[in-house]
Amino acid sequence: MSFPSINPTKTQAWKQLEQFAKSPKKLQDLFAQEPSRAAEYSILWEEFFVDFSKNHIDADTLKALFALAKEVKLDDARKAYFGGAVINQTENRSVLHTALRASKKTSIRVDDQNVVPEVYAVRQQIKEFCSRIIDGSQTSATGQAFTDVVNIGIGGSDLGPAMITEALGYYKNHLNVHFISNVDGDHVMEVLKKLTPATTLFVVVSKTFTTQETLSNATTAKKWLTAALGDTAVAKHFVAVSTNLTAIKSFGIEPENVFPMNDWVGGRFSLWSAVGLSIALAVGPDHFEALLDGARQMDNHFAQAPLEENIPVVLALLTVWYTTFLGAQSEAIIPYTQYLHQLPAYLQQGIMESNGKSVDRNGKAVTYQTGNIVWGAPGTNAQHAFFQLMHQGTKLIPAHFIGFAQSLHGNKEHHDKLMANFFAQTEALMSGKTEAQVREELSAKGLSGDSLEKLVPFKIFTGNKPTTTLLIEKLTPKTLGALVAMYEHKIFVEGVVWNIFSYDQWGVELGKQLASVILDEMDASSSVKHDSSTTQLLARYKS
Ligand code: G6Q
Repeated sequence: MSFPSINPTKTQAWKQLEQFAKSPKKLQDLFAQEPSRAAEYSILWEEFFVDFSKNHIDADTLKALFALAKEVKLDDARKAYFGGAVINQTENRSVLHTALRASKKTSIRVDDQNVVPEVYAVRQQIKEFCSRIIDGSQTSATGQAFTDVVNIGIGGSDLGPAMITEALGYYKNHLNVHFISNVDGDHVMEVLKKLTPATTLFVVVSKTFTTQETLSNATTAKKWLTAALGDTAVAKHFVAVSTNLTAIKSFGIEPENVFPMNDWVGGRFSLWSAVGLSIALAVGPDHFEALLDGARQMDNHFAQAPLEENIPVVLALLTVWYTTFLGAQSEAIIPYTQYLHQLPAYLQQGIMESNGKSVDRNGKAVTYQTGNIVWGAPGTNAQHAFFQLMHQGTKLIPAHFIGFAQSLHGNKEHHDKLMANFFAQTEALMSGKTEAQVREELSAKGLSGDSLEKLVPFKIFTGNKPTTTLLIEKLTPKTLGALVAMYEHKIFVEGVVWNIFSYDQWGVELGKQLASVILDEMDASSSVKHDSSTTQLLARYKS
């Protein structure tokens, strides 16, 4: 199973796309010329309806994008990804978050061993543990049922569990789940001040168990607990998720309270593993399993659907088109549900840590644009915040609009209003408002002459702003699992086309190294040589 490494700029399709990018067509014209455009540029899959017709593409562009995917051997790459090949070559690892939700019958081999039975053993361990905590049969040091769970982790050991727990708030049980991530001592203290030691369970999540933030927060939480309940309480109140059993032991967590994870799962793709323990505690193991089922369905879709009907492939190729050929710097993610409030932040890590790379898989600097900036916030709130720039600013911002046909609490009146906005915004971004329409509107309001003329330019909307609409039946654990997996595979496809390594994150190392040097200087009289700005700032902090 080879993982291809093809310079995309040398493909035929790349050259074609460069040509097409020179004469972009207006969306309004494309819609006028192609009566069946909406139906042709849509994919219906399970509970997902993806309408990508409001994008700057025509049949030729799309054909060239699919040809590009073929020329960079996406098919071989996909097989290597699912089959457990070492595609994270700079860390010498397989990338197997898909194995965490594979069906029991599958065999996926790492170092000549099928990893699936181990995955199911951990899932069973999660199921049994969560059931005991939820039904109160596993109690605290004082014999009480737990009421609160605190997930201590950062980055991939925090963002996924936090995002999903909030997203599945509707399906939650009585346990209150909290998240501590930042090394900012005020964060840990703000969370702890609301809690009672006797009924609080800590889940320390750290793949390496060496992360400064997580170990500092876990140590502070341990002190808070033992001050109230004594040292022996740790065994009942702390569990850990990690690959580093030695470090967990020296922290004082009992081996039976450890949920293992594997080095073939990257932090930002790990919510499907025991890293998702807080999710399973919050919504119960059955909902957690449904989340995994949804992701598996999307895996199967991505692995099997032809490129033209393959949602992650189409979305990734659109991103490549905008980022690399049309010069877009960013992509907005606008979920029309408050439950997905944290989705943009979660995807920021997934996308920007994975594809924020400037060296190709041959170790050479790339000569084209790669990973884009991802940002966003839920609609309709976002409409009252940054949509002005999307409608009338100077930037090209392709946006994903994610909405649900059904709301969870009923409340049809609200949902109709929400969804009216959802549909209206993509229509407005695409169609805009012409000068003639503005004039007509202003005259109808009684304006004329100079006062009308002065206002006209400010009231025009050029339109032609690209959006992709994901209309999903309902926000359930299953559809959420599929949605997150969809973005995971989109990241993969982009990395393959850009010929970069998506699964390392060396870019986060330098700051960590320098922070450790500076931390050593905090209490010392002597200081290391820094640039004059850093020296000045440190002197001010220490004074
Ligand atoms: C994600 C990254 C990173 C990681 C954190 C936490 O892909 O690897 O965000 O998840 O640095 O690491 P630990 O889980 O090892 O504490």
